[in-house]
Amino acid sequence: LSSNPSARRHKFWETQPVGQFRDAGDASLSDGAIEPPTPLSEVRADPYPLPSAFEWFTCDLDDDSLLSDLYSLLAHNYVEDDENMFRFNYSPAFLRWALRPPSFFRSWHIGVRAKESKKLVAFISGVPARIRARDAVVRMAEINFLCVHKKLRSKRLAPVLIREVTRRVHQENIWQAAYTAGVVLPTPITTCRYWHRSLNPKKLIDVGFSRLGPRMTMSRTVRLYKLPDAPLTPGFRQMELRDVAAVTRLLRAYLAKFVVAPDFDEMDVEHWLLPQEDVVESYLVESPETHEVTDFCSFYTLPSSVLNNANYATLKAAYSYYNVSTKTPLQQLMNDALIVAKQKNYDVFNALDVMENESLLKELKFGPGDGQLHYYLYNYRIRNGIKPSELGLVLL
Ligand code: NHW
Repeated sequence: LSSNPSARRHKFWETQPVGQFRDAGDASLSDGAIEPPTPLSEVRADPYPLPSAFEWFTCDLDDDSLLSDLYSLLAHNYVEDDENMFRFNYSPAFLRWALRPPSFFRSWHIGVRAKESKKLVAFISGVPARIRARDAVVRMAEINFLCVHKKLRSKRLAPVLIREVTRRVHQENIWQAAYTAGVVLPTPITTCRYWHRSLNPKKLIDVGFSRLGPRMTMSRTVRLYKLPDAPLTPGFRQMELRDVAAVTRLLRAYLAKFVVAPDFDEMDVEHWLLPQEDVVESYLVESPETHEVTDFCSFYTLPSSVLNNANYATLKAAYSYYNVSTKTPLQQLMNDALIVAKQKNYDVFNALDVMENESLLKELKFGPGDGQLHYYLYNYRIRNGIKPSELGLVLL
């Protein structure tokens, strides 16, 4: 029973307005909201009850010491790989960026702390977004950073956090959400795979992230992954504030091709894509003749702690974010992104098989990872789901 995820019972998720496994193939169900909004006056006014030793606590991320508490909770208790060799290590600057986009709600930065010690023991967050699903642009919450301290696992705290964030999202008259997870829940709209491109193969092998290929030596491996010293495309440069309008135009035209994608305006682009050291990097191609911006690529910085290794404490990883090509072939653009990531000392460049990525991953020497990433929508049905290549959304 348990080896087939769709046969497992989900005591919590079975009560929620999400696609249920038993709905698969039911032709009477249509795309769109699963249940209608309730009148705001009927949204529960009080927070859900917590076990008596704990209290709700809204994390004000302006406050450096609260930001640092959140950082440590996640650095010690957030997502690990299946073999517990690595754990995501989102930086404080990254968390501030991820949690404070245009029109964010402070009340959606939800902590749980011990009443007595005031120690932060659990967290969940949402940020507002407009996401297009087929022809409909829907106001949604993007839910992320769900975390329960290792000592408090398996006590059904996660469903309380999820119910509470749902209540606070409803209070803003928003009824849909998007989220990703490595675990299978009812029911993914699509399932993606991470691909990894070694930039510093020696370190990746030393820390156990990758293995020497069959019949490969270390020096052949280093040669295999060697990259030019500087980007190759004429006019390739970092994005600046003055480029926001041009990048927004490029990105909107490109994302229109996908079935599910964010609906970015200039404010979103300024927030999500303007470079910030060690948080997000964006580059574009400005034609040397016409000065027109024709292509764009970006990645974000998410290091992982290396657990139990004598020589290294962290892996510096770049994650492919949004890329648009109109003149420069996508593969050449991504190759330039690899080159700048190497210049900036990243150890590995990761990308999902979303959008048009699949076509260039093998050519650029990415290898498939073992983890899967499932994408979900809350209270929104997309019958039969979509393919990763139909997805134009990257969540952090
Ligand atoms: S995915 C990263 C999630 N975080 C981690 O993996 C960190 C390490 N793990 C933990 O901290 C990105 C705990 O294991 C967590 C579960 C807290 C994950 N999503 O408390 P119990 C996100 O942040 C269900 C959703 O005993 P626990 C996205 C599980 O299936 N549900 O477990 C977050 C079961 O329900 P079921 C998850 O191990 C999206 C129940 O939780 C889940 O102590 C959230 C067990 O609870 C996951 N990743 O704590 C949904 N992992 O029905 C947002 C487990 O199967 C929905 N569960 O019995 C939208 C809300 C807004 C709507 C607005 C309209």
